[in-house]
Amino acid sequence: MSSGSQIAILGVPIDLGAGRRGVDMGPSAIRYAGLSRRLGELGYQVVDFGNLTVPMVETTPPPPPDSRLRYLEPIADMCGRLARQVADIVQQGMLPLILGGDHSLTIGSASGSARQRRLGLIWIDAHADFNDEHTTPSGNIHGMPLAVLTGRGHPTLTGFAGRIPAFDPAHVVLIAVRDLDPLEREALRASPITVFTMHEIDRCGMATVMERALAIATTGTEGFHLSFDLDVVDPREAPGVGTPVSSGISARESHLAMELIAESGALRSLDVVEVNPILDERNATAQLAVDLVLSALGKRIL
Ligand code: B3U
Ligand code: MN
Ligand code: MN
Repeated sequence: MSSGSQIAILGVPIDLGAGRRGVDMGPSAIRYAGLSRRLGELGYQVVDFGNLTVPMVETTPPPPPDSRLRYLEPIADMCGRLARQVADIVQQGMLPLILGGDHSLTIGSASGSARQRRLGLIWIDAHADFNDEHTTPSGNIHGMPLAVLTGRGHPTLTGFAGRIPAFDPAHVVLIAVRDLDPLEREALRASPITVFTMHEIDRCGMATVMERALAIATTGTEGFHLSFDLDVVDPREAPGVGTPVSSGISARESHLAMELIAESGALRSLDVVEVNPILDERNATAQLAVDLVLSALGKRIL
């Protein structure tokens, strides 16, 4: 993407996939932090398509207490509509920028973006989101999207790209993970997905990790989708997230990752998810989300 190109913003105010309320307000908070204006200043043409219509907890029948796929039907419906709209945006030659919302939405956004093309996937998150209905400790679908997109999960969720898996695990990279459930960890170890945990980042540095990650996501693909879960950033710098996990990457490391993504020239679509304004401090996390999007789309200090 270069300046002058068109960016399509789409909000997805969903929190049915999460265990805690609040990330449904993420799209508003990110817009309020000046997203459109700042993208415009960077030289992009911005079209804001508003929010996808999504159901809310208050008007949706509650799942049974022992459900292992909480709110499966409404989430599947939301992902189907989102995938179609994102595929449409891609057809029109615009770059989709999706604002969340809980991470279940990426089942729709990433598979919609990959519908007509072979993409890699870069997933930056404190969690692996690699559970399925058998391994989940919570039943929350926001803990499952990476598994679904690489072909493991409930059939109602896996088929949105028109092919299963939507992403070949050989082109999928998970970055900065530090909180895994026991069975999820086993599944991840058995999977061909490349994982750079916090250990690799501490040891080799973000620049090296991103160089390797970008090679995996771009070799033999037409570019990649980026899914950025704000909970990857240390809660001292990003307190307003759905599921804070201590000892995360710094805002600076996040910017470096985004700047290297921009330099690659291979970013085809992105989502920023799990911003929770209820827990935020003066919209700092939403502000950081905007700053990071700008870095991913080519903003330079000098
Ligand atoms: N792995 C846990 C917790 C979790 C995953 N993603 C988020 N939280 N945001 C689960 O419920 O699957
Ligand atoms: Mn996530
Ligand atoms: Mn997470």
